[in-house]
Amino acid sequence: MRRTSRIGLAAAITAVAAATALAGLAPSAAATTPVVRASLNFATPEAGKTVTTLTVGGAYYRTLTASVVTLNGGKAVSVLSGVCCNNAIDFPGYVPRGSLPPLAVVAIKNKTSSLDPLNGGTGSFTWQADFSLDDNVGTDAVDGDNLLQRGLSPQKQWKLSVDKHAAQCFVRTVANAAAVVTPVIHIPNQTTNVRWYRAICNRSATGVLSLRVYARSISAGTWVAFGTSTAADRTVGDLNMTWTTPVSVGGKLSSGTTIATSPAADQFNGRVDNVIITLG
Ligand SMILES: [Ca+2]
Ligand SMILES: [Ca+2]
Repeated sequence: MRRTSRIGLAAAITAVAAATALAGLAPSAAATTPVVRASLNFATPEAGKTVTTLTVGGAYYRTLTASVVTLNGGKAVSVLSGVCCNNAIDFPGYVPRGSLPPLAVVAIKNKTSSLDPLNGGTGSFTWQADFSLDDNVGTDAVDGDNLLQRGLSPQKQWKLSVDKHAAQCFVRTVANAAAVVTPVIHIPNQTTNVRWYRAICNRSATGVLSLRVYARSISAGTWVAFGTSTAADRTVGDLNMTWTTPVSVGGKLSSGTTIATSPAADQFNGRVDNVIITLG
């Protein structure tokens, strides 16, 4: 694992700030200008409440909706964020597959077939989330911890997961073909000073898939560069999907209203904040 530099961290912050500043602009901005296509900051409901619907941010908020899909009595709860400013979402803890685990997954969905801002296109595309992973996520070989994705294997997909504390980015641009995958960055158990991480996946304009991870230092109150990894193969082709394909946060969805449980939902066990999807 290579360590990123301070310059890298500053650049990342600048990029996020620029993208955030653009969030209010019309979606006619040039393709090379980063535009936040969708974001979730989990500001509502108030801490302690069960989350059912969420307010989508970004340039296309008018055409997107977000809600929590549940199964087996699962629920997602609003909690004070360990990162900044407002709340985060707390997903169910680990329960083995054989014991009907309570499940909850956020679905971000298009409202109309006429526009799909969730499409990743052929150029630079970035998907990221802040997360606090439970120490206990089980050891089941097929039941992982999916953080943010669109599309299910072996179909086209882009994904960020932290299965068994291993952060990785995945891209498959052709159904049933091999996925391009970044090398693992290990996410340690929580400590008194570090409980939250920020993982940023980027498919670059030239098809390079990379993962950057930052750790939130509680004592310093800042993000600290933690690690980077880059896939050996390039991703060629577009990341566009059928408009009804939801983006999911915290697990797998087979549709905008149904959790995918075969063979496992890959329920993320822990807390999530600041989901951002950026094109350009
Ligand atoms: Ca938040
Ligand atoms: Ca899990």
